[in-house]
Order: sequence, then C-alpha cells, then structure tokens
Amino acid sequence: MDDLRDKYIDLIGKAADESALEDLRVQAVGKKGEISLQMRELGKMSPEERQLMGPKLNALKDEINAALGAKKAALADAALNERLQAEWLDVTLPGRTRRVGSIHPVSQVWEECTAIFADMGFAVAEGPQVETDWYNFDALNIPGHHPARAEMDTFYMHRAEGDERPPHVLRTHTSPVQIRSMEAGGAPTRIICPGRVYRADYDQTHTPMFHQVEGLAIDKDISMANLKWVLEEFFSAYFGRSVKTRFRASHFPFTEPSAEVDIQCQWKDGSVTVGEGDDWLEVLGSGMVHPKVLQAGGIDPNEWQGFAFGMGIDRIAMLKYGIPDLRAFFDSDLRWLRHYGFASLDMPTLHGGLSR
Ligand code: 2NM
Repeated sequence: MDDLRDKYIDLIGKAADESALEDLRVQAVGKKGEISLQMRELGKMSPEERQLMGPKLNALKDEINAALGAKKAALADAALNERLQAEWLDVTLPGRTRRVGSIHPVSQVWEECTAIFADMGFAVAEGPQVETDWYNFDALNIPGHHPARAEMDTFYMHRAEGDERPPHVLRTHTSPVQIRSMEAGGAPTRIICPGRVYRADYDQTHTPMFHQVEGLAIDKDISMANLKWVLEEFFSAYFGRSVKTRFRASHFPFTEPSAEVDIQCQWKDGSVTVGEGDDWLEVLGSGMVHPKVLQAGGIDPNEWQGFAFGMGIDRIAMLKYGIPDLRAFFDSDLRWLRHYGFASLDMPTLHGGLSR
C-alpha cells in the first residue's frame, strides 16, 4: 500500500495539466481504479484482516483524492498567473490624441446669413447644382442671344452625340432655386437660397466654384424701401455694428429697376474695415423682380411684386474675418483651415451672438 501511495503522489506531483490529472484519478480511484480493486479484495479477507485493511485503504483513497484536489488548484493558479503575465495592460498610458476638424469659414458665414435672414422671416430653399438652361437663363429673362450668357463663363454638361435634350449647365447663380420655389409655392413668399455656384473663371478674386446667398420677397406691396431695410438690417447684424449702405442704379436682366449695393468701409494699411470711414465697397446686386421672371415662376405680375438680391458668401466671409486670399479657401491646406476655421460646437446663433 505504501508503494501504491508513493507511486500516485509522485505521478500527481508531476502531472502537467488537468487532463493528465483526470487520467490519474480514473487510474487510481475510478470505478476500476487500482485502489477500488484493492477495496474489492476486502470481501475475501478474514474479519481481522478486513478491520485492519479497510480503514487503511479508505485513508489512502482520501489522501489521493486530497492530493488530486490540491494539484488541480495549483494547476489552475499557475494557468491564471501565466495569463496575468502575458495579458497585462497599462491603463495609465496616455490616450492617443486625435485632432478635431474645424468649421470652414464659408460654412460658418453660410450659417450666420441663414440665422439672420431666418430671424427676419425668410425660409431657406435649396435646389440642384446641375440645371437646365431654361431655369438658369431663360426663366431669368436671359434669352439665348443675350450677352450675359457668354459673360457668365458657363460650364456646359457634356452631351453625347445624338443626345437632343436641351443643354444642362452648372448653375451660375442660385436664382434657378427661386424660380423653382415660385413654381412650387406661389406668392406671397420670403426665401433665401444659399448654395454653390459655378463660373469658368480663375484669378486673384475668382474661383470656378463659389458660394452665393440670394434672397426673394414677394407680396402685394413689396417695394425697394423694404429691400433697403432688410439689407441694412442684415449688414448691421452680420458685421455687429451699424453699416451705412449706398444704392447705385445698375442693370440686371432679372430685375427692374436694379441696384448695386455698396457698404461703408475704410482702407488702412492695405486692409479694409467695414462700418467706418468714407470709402465704399460693392458687395451685392439687387432690384425689383422683373415681371417676366415672375411670370416664368407662375406668379401673376399684375397681382404681385417683390425684390431680389444676391451676394457672395466667400466675399463677405473675407471681409468679416480678415481673410486676404480667396483662392486659399479651396486649397484644403490644414494649416489654413486650423487658423481660419471655427470650433465645431461654436456655430452661430442669434441668442449666442453671431461674432466671436
Ligand atoms: C442678383 C442681383 C439681382 C436675383 C433675382 C432672382 C430671382 F430669381 F428672383 F429673379 N434671384 N436673385 C438677383 C437680382 C440676384 O445677384 C447679383
């Protein structure tokens, strides 16, 4: 019995894993294990022998079971320690920082304009950037032979040979959106149309894509006086100070009469400040919507009249935020974007104040 005990205590001590340990358990104390077989022999013994051997065999069985349990716990402990060594993680390491993006000045000013005009009761309308030449030109009283069509440096969409559809263009202004709005909603109406527009022109002050916001107000008794008030109200809110305006007679095919609007400014050391001084800066075109344009939009010009205006978002962004070069707007230069961009949680609201 001592041999049996030494053998199994030794084997259990050397067992490499749980399955080896289980094999040993079966081999020693399983139903047909060595110790169980010995116990079966007890029946053949004399009562004296049995009284001696029974307790000894039971004690041996208990000892082996205890050794198996202890070894199992030791193996589990070792396995856990191994994992703890292999899978540690330093939760005190600093995180990987990621730079946040910024809001482009055009987006910022777009939102500023929208907020100011919305406060005056203008709804925002948007439309397609690829337009038929009817919406972009004809409906706006710019017929086929009109010099404005050539002057606009229009991008025409490619047509496959035999494709007889009327020409499509990249819109040269957002006015087509206003025609579509007139068709869809009729009069009265008050909308602004911010959006991307395209003209084949590239130099110091022109990019082939730029941004416009146009406005339209139609009712029974809308006049140039309403136009002047709305624009002065807009510029004062936008620049955060009162800004004088100057209306100069002009000509556009889609308005009659038409006026270009200058704002008061001062030139000093090669840069310009709005709202002071006695220089003037042209920033906007406007006028009373031409009867033919109302008609093209399905509105009866004998019953309704209204004003319209258009200005460049990029242009007034440069003026407000002192950005010198238009072309840098669309270079996607991260240093420029970080410098002139706005915090993403700092979008303009009227109650928060528009300017920083
Ligand atoms: C300008 C100048 C003057 C204008 C006209 C219209 C429409 F569609 F209602 F007729 N929208 N915008 C307009 C008028 C635009 O931009 C310099």
